[in-house]
Amino acid sequence: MANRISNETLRARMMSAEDAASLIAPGDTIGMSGFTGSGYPKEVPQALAARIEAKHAEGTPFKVKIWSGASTGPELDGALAKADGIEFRLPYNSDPVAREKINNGEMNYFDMHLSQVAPMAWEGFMGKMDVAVVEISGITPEGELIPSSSVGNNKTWLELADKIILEVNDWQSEHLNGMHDIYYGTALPPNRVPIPLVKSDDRIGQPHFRVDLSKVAAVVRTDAPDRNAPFSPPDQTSLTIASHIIEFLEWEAKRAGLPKSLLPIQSGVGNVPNAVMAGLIEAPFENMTAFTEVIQDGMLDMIEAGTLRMASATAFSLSPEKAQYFNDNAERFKDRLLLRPQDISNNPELVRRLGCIAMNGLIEADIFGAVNSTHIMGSRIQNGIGGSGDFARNGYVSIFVTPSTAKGGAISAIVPRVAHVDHISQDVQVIVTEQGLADLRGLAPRQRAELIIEHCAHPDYRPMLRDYYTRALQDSYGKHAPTLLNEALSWHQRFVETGTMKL
Ligand code: 0RQ
Repeated sequence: MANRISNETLRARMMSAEDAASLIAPGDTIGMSGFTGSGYPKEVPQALAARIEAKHAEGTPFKVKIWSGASTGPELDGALAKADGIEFRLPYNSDPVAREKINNGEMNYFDMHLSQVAPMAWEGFMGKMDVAVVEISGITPEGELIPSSSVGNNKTWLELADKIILEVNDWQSEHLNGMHDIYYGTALPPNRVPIPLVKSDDRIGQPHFRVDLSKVAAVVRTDAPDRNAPFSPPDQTSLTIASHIIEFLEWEAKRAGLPKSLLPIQSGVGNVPNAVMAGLIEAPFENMTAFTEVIQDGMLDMIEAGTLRMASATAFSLSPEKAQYFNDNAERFKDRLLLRPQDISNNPELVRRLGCIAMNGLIEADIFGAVNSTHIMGSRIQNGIGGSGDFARNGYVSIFVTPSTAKGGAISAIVPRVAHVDHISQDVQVIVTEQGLADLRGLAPRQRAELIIEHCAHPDYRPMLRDYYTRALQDSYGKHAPTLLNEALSWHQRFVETGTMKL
């Protein structure tokens, strides 16, 4: 283990998680590593939560502000939220305890585009960063840091924080060394220059983080796994959605004369994207690349099957079995995977240049194609917008997927009007449910409505949507995007009052 910390100066700063956590003060803004449950610090946040609980028991207030890459794990967001220790959190959360606090109005949460977190932190309007707590997989003799299973905003946190606490995690594969590309050419306007990346596999930076050694206050050794979400084999709904997407991509490749390697794919996390990856293995594409946010199980399978040449992302998001498999076989993936800072993996300039095929999940879409990715019944946050906006607005084509109903059929995913908007209709080009696919490109609102109702809505809700839309065509104030203002959100209100959107 000692050779993971090859730098003498930093080896001398090793201490326990409890001692390291005692360096954090009430009110501090902490930059935590971590993205979709990988590469987050595991020991210091738990020690901090214990300290906060002890202070609360004495009647002393103690809360901190947490900035991260995206979601982390129960040892971080879960433990700190449970301790009532988070005053403010950004930019993406999927922890159930933290979600509950946010939805009860007990915790402030800034849900933002993931590509924008680092630039906004540099701009400084959110205040200064007191401490960075960053998981790494090792320290070089020169004192550079070998990143872990996610890069996220770590480069930025290391630069901005006054004080740095490092967690060196032995559980992470040593073969991660060399899989990262940390770009140091970013600057704020008016000094911003083009990012010199023109292919998914271009290396434009260096493999390690630079760090000002004088800021490193503590080095903590850990040996704990990432929070890897269990993987359930794709259900029939996911498989059907995936088959519609594959059929569309094959058709689109022919129609537009796209190469055999298609265009770089971006895919959200979950069962549907994994089913799409499985489908792509059988599809007539070869030498594909991914320019995406997270590397899921399906992408490793595609690499092994030879369909995917390489994947560029900012983090892993694997099942426990696949994470173990990766750790055992990491060397084989060395030239096939590249992890970058999230302001590069999700950068709109790059997504637009490369022409990514963006595939993301949604909570609900309306008949004109606006998408709600975040707020149930318009007010309860589920996770956050994540990187969906970075890719949806800028990709070659933006595909959104969902089962046509939720909560056992009590909710229609296709509604007259979304109760919260994350993606305006201009950023939503294809909607897919198990019922079918609606290619909305180039269509006016009324044409979109016909397609979405007939191709995507569940048969239980299709007659209700037809009835609403027919009356809207008749009675709407304007006929460009026919809407019945007093009825457009009535389906949501009915659910809140009765537990179902059905009449
Ligand atoms: O809730 O677990 O309590 O049953 O939402 O829904 O169907 O399991 O689908 O896991 O793919 O998540 C949009 C949330 C879909 C996700 C969303 C309820 C449903 C369930 C989850 P339960 P499913 P998924 C890459 C890109 C935004 C970020 C993004 C997401 C839970 O894809 O967070 O795209 N996207 N990032 O029951 C009420 C509805 C509902 C609903 C679903 N209409 N009404 N509840 N649910 N639809 C990743 C990153 O950015 C990091």
